[in-house]
Amino acid sequence: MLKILSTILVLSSLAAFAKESPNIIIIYADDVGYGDLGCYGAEAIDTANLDRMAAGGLRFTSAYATASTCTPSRYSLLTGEYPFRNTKAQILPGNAPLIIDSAKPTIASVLKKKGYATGLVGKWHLGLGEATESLDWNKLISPGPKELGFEYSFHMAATGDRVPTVYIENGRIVNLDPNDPIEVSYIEQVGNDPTGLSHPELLKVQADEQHAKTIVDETSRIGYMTGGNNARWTDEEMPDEFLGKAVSFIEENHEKPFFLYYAMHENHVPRLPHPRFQGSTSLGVRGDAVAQLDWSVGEILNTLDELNITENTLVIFSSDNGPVLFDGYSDGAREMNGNHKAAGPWRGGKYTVWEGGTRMPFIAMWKGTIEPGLSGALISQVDILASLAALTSGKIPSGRASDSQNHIKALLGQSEEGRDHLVQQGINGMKAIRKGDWKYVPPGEVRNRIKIDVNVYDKIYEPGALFYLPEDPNERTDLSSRYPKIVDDMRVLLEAELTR
Ligand code: NG6
Ligand code: CA
Repeated sequence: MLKILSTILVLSSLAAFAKESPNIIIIYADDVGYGDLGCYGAEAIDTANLDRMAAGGLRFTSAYATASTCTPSRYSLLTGEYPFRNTKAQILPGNAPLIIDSAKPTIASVLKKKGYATGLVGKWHLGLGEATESLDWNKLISPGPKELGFEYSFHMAATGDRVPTVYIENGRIVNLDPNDPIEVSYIEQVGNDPTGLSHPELLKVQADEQHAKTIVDETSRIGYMTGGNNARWTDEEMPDEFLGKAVSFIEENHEKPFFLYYAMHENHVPRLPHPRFQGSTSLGVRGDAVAQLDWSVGEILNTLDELNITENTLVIFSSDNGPVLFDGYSDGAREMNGNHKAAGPWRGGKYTVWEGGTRMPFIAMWKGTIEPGLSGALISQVDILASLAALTSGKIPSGRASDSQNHIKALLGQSEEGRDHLVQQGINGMKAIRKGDWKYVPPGEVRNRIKIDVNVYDKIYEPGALFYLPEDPNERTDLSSRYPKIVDDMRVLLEAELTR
């Protein structure tokens, strides 16, 4: 009897430990829109694995990235701060210095202090080293993920379409031959590698002028590089490279609590899916890339099942910004889109302050703890830091992560209550605010749609535009003249957030 009792005690304290220190995986997709997943209404892409995750977890309908581009959203996710608090949190070149002060807490550093093994695999795009242009890529690259709390890292510097097109593992370029050093510049050509401008005949996909610099793997990029030929990646193999590292990290650390930030490349440009996914959808490479992403997510979930840690692991899936069809490469995404609504019912997409720019697919799964269902709670990715700190009793020094609110109850489906309001950021300093069911877009030029041309702007006049989202998800009916008081309140609230 005593033995049974003590076994029960041990088991229940283990369970309590697991509830406080679950493994945590954040799967962060790139440029994947609200409407790209089957569980959010997509019909042209089979996302069976993400749908399985949603069926076993909580699917959010009002979850947001803080911005409709990458660097700012990632900045917020990791630091718990709106990106407009840091003027450097803008889409960065591939050789930008690290924009996060290492004294700031991040999800990784907070969890590391709680004994978590912490890892980053995939896209970084938050800068590396201390100075633009002069960084020596052939030495230990620092500061970077490690200084922000990631004990292990395997990542690209910025984006798939930016040099350097190499993987960096724990601060060192992988497979770098010291006799073939790497040099990178965003100002002028270095070395004499062919560029998209000089050698368009070498390209798999034609690109706009911005993407017509150094050619790597028959694809021209933004920026110039030379050397490092052994270290250059092959685009089509990237998903397997990242997945392999993510799975190894999980396998190696599954006996202690771990945190994995798995920042996937799909479906950012250049979209060059592995041959086994080419043609798997009717949407061309953009759809195929999402199918590939879904497959990788399935492999992560299978790994958890095989290691028998699914009930002990909180998995969050989301994306950094809304969708874009044409983003520099003539890859057919626009022409083959058909009726697919990548942003779901929302207006706009990447770069915009319309809902499609920042309202994200967001799924939280923790078998046995999160009850499967749907949540309309208003939450932002900026809240993940404070919420995870609350879950794990992690410490955030006072005055830090000041925009991050603890919504762990909403995240775990124990409450429908989320934020009161949140700020949405587009490019060129554009902002908007959502409060409750209302959305306010201040006067000015607002980038419009994703489909035709990235340079289509709408002009919003004084006193700004007001939308009632439950009846007007597509933000078409401006109600500002009918509800001047709401406009005033929201304008003041936005101003207060921006200057806080
Ligand atoms: C833009 C690029 C775009 C993409 C984006 C970053 C041009 C004309 N466009 O500047 O192709 O790379 O930056 O995307 O250069 S993000 O998802 O990482 O924010
Ligand atoms: Ca992105």
